[in-house]
Amino acid sequence: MNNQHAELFRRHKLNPILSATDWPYPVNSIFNPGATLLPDGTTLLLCRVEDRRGHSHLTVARSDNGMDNWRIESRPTLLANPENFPEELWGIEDPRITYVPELSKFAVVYTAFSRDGPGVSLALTADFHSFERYGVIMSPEDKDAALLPRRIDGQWALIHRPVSAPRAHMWISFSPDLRHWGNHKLMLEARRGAWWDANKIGLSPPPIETPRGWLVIYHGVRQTAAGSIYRLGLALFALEAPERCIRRGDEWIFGPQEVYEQRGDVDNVVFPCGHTIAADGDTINIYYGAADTSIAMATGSLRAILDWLECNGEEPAETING
Ligand code: BMA
Repeated sequence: MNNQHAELFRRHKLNPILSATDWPYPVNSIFNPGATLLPDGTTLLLCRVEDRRGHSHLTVARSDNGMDNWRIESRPTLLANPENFPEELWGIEDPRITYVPELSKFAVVYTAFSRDGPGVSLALTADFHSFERYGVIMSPEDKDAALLPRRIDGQWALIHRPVSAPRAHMWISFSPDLRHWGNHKLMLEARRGAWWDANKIGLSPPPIETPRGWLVIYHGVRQTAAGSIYRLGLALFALEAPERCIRRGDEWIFGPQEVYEQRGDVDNVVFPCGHTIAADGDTINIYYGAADTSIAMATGSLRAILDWLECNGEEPAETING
């Protein structure tokens, strides 16, 4: 008998791979990075950097193998710009990067921390040096957003997480031009009661297009007497109707387990905002914030993840949530 649960993601032995002590300028913490592969194979992380006022900005780190020898930019790459974008008053956080072939640009969707809470902002870039800011595309309170890499039925699609307290679910919205958003649809609901993903869920890294559907890694937030626990689960959505969930796993597949995930500025958090997929089309690296303090990496196989969902997932029914 084997009483071990399936290990879909294997932590890197050098974890945490980046932390404040690596930074070329004084900071409090480094976490929740967006990630992408550049055409030459370099891994680029757009790291959330919290300064020693508590405000966040974004800074690029590059590595040839996505694991070590990170080259970190000597100054912030993207700073809040509250003079022109007042919604960025208290910083910018948690970027998700999507390469958009139709535009030959990367879409960076990030959280703008406004006086009225977090909202979703968009910037486009070709080179991670100059950014074309679109400002807020989803007003507060909303976060955990990413753009799909292609249009669906002629419309751009954005996954995001508005809050309707006390619960928060994943929604998807559509736009003809990346500026005007509508046709809002509920995509995945937080469960209730004792579930690991009760009451509050959100997209983690951007969705991954696979032949079987859009693979979504999402986080669930369990409230306990000792605080929140952030863990990851899996769901699959129809390729041409991404609001329709085909399968959802019941169990979390990754959670705080190592000391660097369990202890930090915010205990018990694993929070990936990015992934890269290797040239084999199967190996996936997720890059995650550990306890809101450092950046760690874990590796899995898309085929194994999809097979797990096939065996362990179900099409969600109202009764499951009940
Ligand atoms: C979420 C986000 C993340 C953060 C997490 C744990 O709501 O704000 O940026 O990592 O909480 O603090």
